[in-house]
Amino acid sequence: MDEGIVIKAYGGVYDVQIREQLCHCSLRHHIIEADRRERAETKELPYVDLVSVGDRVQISRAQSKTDVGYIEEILPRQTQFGRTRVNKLPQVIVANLDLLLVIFAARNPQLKLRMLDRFLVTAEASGMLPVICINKIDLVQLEKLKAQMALYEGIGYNLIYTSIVTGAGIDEMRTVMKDRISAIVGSSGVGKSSLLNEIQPGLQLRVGDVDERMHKGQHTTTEVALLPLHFGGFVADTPGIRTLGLFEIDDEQGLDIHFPEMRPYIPECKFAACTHQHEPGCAVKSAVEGGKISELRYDSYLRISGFSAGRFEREGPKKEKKRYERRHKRAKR
Ligand SMILES: Nc1nc2c(ncn2[C@@H]2O[C@H](COP(=O)(O)OP(=O)(O)O)[C@@H](O)[C@H]2O)c(=O)[nH]1
Ligand SMILES: [Mg+2]
Ligand SMILES: [Zn+2]
Repeated sequence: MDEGIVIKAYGGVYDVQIREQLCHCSLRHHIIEADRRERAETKELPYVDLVSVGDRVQISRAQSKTDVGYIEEILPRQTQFGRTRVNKLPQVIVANLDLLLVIFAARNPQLKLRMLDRFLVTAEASGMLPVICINKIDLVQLEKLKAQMALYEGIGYNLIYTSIVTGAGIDEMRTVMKDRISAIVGSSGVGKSSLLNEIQPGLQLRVGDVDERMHKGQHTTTEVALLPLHFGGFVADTPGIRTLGLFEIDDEQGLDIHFPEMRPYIPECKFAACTHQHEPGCAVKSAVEGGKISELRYDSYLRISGFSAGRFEREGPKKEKKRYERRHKRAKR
């Protein structure tokens, strides 16, 4: 048996990358049967597809051909990125994403720190390691930029400063992407395509707003592929990844834990279910007032939680409100 990664899925056939080799695999019937039995016992809803792009699998090869085989086992997932379908069946779009490359331009277009905070929360909430990449550093004074970003460095986030004009940071990008499955987010024009072509010439990723608009109505979010990197690892080619947004934030855990700098203060709040808004004895608010937590970040926290007049994703405020009410009920007891 060989272990590989599913890089593409279409109509019951899965392309499995095993080192340098690609093997076209179908699913062994016993996997389908085992899943059906398990769901019947646990009453859990089945996934739309048992195997997703990004899944690590054990395969056996056909006797006659080495590029044809069978998926014998699906290994446990580290992360899953997906959505709930209209018919309520959950669908995993990409499994095992480990790195979220959050790309901004130092200027042109302007750096948007609020948007950065959203992406960071998304990464934290879905168990992906975020790496902040600030591109086009040839257009600004690096020292000033670094001073502006010191806040994020201080929290412990990994920052890479890049330019396709000077070649700065490209090797660093390769180093963080090596042997990982990366996803890329960032607005149109920040230089995603340019950067990827520097990292690996010829890598034609469909990322960004333009591509998403072009593909609308074609179910492109399900049309996922992993592109192998020659230095090891994969990049997820997922046009709809930006629109997936914050869907995976764990309701019970709350938003606060996805702000790493808040974590040490959360247990110090007077109320266990503190939302850090207006409650007395809130250690997070004290830390903001004492300058230990940045006001900008705290403001992002408020906006994302939907309490202030933030522009939250569609279902956001309602869901957050429910959590808020539930937490308060708990606090009163
Ligand atoms: N000055 C400068 N321009 C860049 C850099 N990276 C990309 N660009 C330019 O920014 C524009 C948008 O780049 P593109 O890769 O298409 O951005 P995408 O929409 O994020 O894929 C293009 O005109 C690029 O030539 C950079 O590091 N420095
Ligand atoms: Mg592009
Ligand atoms: Zn609090």
